Amino acid sequence: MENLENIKAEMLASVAAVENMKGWDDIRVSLIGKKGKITEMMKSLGSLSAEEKIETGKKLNVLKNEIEQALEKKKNLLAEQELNVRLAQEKVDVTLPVRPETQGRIHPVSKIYEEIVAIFGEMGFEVAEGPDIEDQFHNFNALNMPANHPARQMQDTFYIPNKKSDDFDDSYVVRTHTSPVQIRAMESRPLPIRIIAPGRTYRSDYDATHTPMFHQVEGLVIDKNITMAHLKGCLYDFVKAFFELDDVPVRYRPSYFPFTEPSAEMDIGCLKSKNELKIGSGTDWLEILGCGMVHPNVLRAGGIDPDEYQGFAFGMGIDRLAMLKYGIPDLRTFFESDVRWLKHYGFTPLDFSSMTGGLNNNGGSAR
Ligand code: 2NL
Repeated sequence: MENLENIKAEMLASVAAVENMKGWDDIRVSLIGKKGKITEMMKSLGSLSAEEKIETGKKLNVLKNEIEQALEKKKNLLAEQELNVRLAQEKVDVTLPVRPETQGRIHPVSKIYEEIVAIFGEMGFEVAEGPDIEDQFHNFNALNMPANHPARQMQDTFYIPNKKSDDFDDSYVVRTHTSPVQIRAMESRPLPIRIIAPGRTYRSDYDATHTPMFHQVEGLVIDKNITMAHLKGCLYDFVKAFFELDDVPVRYRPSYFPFTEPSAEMDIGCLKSKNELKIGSGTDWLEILGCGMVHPNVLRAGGIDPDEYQGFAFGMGIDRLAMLKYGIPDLRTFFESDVRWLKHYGFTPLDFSSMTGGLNNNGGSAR
């Protein structure tokens, strides 16, 4: 057998010379494959004397290990080099302008969502977020909705079992509104509070105006001496900005929510005709949101003293507002991901929402 040191040096040199994964595999097969050099040398041990067999066998094992290690190292090096080449080749220049043939569209819900965040952001509201899966305290109890409250019933709420407890009160829910986000804000934020909580909400319901997942924005303002007048002024400014009108007739009808007292629904003036809905004037009214003064029980549940602080809150359906603003008749189509629908109702990416650009500015898009 040739000098093993020379053989090893030659083998290591051939591994080092490999330039790509294909070459690497060829070398691997030729060295340690079934018919490879080292394998052949091991097979030839049979013709040696017992003593030589032991000694040379050991050396060959050591050699094989070293070659395997060298191959492994080389493979990692090649993989890294190939990745670097790909990264360099597939680099995208994010500063390039969007090409006119761009196919993607912004979903109307995203569009309205951004508009609402922009309007309230300008008024000084911060966006708050929370988990989609909630405990019943944050979704119900803290909102003055005790265990026997009708809205907690099985047909409306998706319950999620709690593996650690057989008590139904310990089961979780997918949030039925974004109010729990505001309870969490009351628990954790310093006062005063001025937040909106936009996000996904879930209820077991399905028809032309209800989908099991839908979107809501709620707002909450808590400070000393907050009154219903603050609520009215804030929401009046909101609807004017949202519908891009200098003036909108509004009215508040008494209503009931467990978490507010008093509670109201806000309508805006409009004209409903056979095929059209004109917002901003006319003899008809359109309900657009619910609101009220935060119930003292809710303030207490959030750790706030109702004798010292008051607040107003409101809630509206983003999907419903999108249906109104863009005249989309069936809510179910929002979540069918039909590309033709998205092309028709969607917005192009550069057509973003801001208070300075004009909220309904279509930027010459397809719409
Ligand atoms: C509607 C009505 C509303 C609220 C939501 C709220 C939240 C807290 C305390 C008090 Cl933490 N209130 N939210 C208040 C009034 C109405 O939503 O029709 N939403 C679609």
